[in-house]
Amino acid sequence: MEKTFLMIKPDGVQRNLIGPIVERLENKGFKIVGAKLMQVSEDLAKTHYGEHSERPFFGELVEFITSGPVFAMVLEGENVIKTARLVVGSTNPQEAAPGTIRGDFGLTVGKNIIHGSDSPESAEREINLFFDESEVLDYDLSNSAWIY
Ligand code: RTP
Ligand code: MG
Repeated sequence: MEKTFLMIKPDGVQRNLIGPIVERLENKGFKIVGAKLMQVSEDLAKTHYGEHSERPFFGELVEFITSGPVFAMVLEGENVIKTARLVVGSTNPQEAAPGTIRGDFGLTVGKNIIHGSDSPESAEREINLFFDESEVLDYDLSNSAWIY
């Protein structure tokens, strides 16, 4: 089954939005196979957002993502990479549709609540960056037979 990496950013954690966000992800039907509250180091932030290293907002992005704890997750489900990005919503919360996480909880592009991997390659890279193999669990949900 496909896996993706999601991370509630420091603004989401500070605003006590872990619960409401995780509730949406579970309600959608995704299965949580890894989750932890963690402090992102400067090195990890720079590696994770390496594709943006030449962009003018890179410094702010690294500063923000290391400014407080994040809630990192690995989710599993059918077509989960693409579907989770739809649930997350557009990068700029001012353009994100109501009903999406960014559309409902965010207001500025620099503090947009949550990250989601954007491709199978990113998902694999980011899961391995943030999680040890032993932290990603293989288990059955009692309802997985009829959801998936
Ligand atoms: P993310 O990687 O965090 O899930 O966000 P994304 O794919 O929707 O957007 P991406 O293009 O990868 O941008 C990464 C993060 O950089 C910040 N950003 N700021 N000031 C700006 O114009 C600007 N553009 C992007 C956002 O916080 C975005 O999530
Ligand atoms: Mg991105």
